[in-house]
Amino acid sequence: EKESFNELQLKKRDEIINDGSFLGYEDPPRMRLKLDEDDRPKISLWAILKSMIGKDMTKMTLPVSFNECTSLLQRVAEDMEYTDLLDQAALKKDSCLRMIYVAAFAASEYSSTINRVAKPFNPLLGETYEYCRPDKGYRFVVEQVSHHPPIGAALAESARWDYWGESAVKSKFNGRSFDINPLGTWFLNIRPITGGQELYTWKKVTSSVVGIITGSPVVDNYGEMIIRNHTTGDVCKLKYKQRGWLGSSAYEVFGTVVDKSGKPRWSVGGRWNDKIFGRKYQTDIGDSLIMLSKDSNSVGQSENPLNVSTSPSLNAPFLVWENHPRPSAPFNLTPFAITLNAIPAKLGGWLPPTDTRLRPDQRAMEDGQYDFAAKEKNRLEEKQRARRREREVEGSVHQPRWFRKAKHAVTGDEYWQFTGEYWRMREKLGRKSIDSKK
Ligand code: CLR
Repeated sequence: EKESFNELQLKKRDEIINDGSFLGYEDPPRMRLKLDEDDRPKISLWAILKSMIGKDMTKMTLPVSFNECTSLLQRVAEDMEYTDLLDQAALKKDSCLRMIYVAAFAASEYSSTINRVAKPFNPLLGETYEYCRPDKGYRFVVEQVSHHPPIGAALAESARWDYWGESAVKSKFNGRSFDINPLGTWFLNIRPITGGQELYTWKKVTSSVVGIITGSPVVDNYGEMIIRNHTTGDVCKLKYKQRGWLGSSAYEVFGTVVDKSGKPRWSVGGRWNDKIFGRKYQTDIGDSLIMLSKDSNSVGQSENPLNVSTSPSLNAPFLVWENHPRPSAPFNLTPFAITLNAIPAKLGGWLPPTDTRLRPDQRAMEDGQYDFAAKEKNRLEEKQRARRREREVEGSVHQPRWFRKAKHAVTGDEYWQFTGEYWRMREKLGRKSIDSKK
């Protein structure tokens, strides 16, 4: 079943391969960093932040030991960890059931925030980051298209789906918590096995660092996410509960999939740091799905959720998503995040000079050379400021290289449209650079 593609899906798969997108990604992703453990000096967050009440992240100068060795562009790429859910969605024949997998994907993006109370590097204007997984069949590219405010435009493509949007956040330290409000709309185009295409959109919920004053900071994610299937009219309202007193209701997420006629069809819920379940909607259960999933051993995995009604365990919950294990790692990176900044020997020649992997400050951070990281970060940011002053003198405006602003024909939202050039240019210049070294 996993290998079956319809015509539309095959067309997309061929396009990705014919662009040479996977060139350089022949070796398996890396499994570990050079360091076994990061030994950043432990400084109290509160001691540093108490003088910054009311400020947003772009106006804070924090010591580099508050950074992690990733950039915000790579944090966007971290959304790709559970794209298997999108492949599974495309294999389902019922659009409301597809929605469950889409909702689980949207929630899975938060699993990586556990124990990651650190500031990612701010991308430089024009910086890009690409990430391909031939084993999973997708390619991903993101470009920093604006510096003030910081905006990244991203697009991921695979045979069965495309996922794109802008990563732009408003952040503020209000004295108690550090709140991050995402602004942009995210778009998902699924090519279901049954044919045609389906457009979904949603906005991300609020991320917040809490527990700063008490010295045990954690990341919480909360708010309501409305996922719309614009093609069929199905909607899923997904509620992320705010972490309560002493951590009660932490990580809980629950939603209902409602079809075009307004009829609730499926429940979906669980915890975004652990597991998410689906279940046929029953009028009387509501939030109890979360209760069920808390005691996760009591719920089995149903191979064929569409057939639950014919089995004795009528309407039993089925597992939709499970978080990957999190062995201890420098900066508390997930195993997936560890793969992101690697430059395998074969990839080197194909990377454009703007790729995040080539930033010396982030590399130094990854290798535990914090003083050098700070020095290099400063140097790059000074260079960026000088370039900005030059543009002011010239009266010129920075133009994004691989994306342009457009208005979406269906939703009317503004979005960053991919020009399609990146992968073809990468192949052309990559071949040149590799030939010149022969
Ligand atoms: C959450 C998952 C989303 C994309 C996204 C955007 C902004 C990220 C956020 C994620 C996680 C938390 C985050 C935030 C920017 C800053 C904030 C990394 C990845 C950190 C925790 C703030 C640290 C503040 C300090 C003062 C140390 O799909």
